[in-house]
Amino acid sequence: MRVQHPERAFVGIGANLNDPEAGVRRAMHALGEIPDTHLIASSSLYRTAPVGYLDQPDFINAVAELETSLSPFELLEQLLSIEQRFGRERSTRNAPRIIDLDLLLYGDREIRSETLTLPHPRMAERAFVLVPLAEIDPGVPIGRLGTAAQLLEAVGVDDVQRIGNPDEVACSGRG
Ligand code: PH2
Ligand code: MG
Ligand code: MG
Repeated sequence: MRVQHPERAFVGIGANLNDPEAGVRRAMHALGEIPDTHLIASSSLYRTAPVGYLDQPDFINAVAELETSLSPFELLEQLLSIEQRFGRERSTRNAPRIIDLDLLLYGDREIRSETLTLPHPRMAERAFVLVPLAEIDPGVPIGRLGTAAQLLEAVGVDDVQRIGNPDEVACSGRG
């Protein structure tokens, strides 16, 4: 099912295994190849301390803005298929991962189903999501909780270090 008008969607990207910087950059590229979907903006990459289960390597995190004619569920399927293609294995929740693609926002849609909750239920308190999201669009509303910039004021950002945008990283040291 194609929706009538393209919608704006935001995807959170995270990785902390097997050259996570390269993984995040490849994932960003793969998002742009999803059918009926365009990559509109990519945040910088950020090195972030693990949240939740702490005894694991630092993450690389970023956010992508997409414009898509896919439904939220079709887009979610595409994200899962990219994760599988990249060799993601699901063991325990919050375990280290090669790639994690989370659908954060799809327009102003609010969804609560078995497979998909929008806005993403934990994004409002996660600096590793809010910092890259606010870099792309500080005014984007997160459900009825406030904008990315407003929510960012309530979280600590010390554990989120900018390491450059995908192109800068791709070009560095190869001149
Ligand atoms: N993802 C999690 C749990 N903890 N911590 C950081 N820093 N970055 C993540 O992407 C992340 C996390 C579950 O998906
Ligand atoms: Mg996640
Ligand atoms: Mg996930």
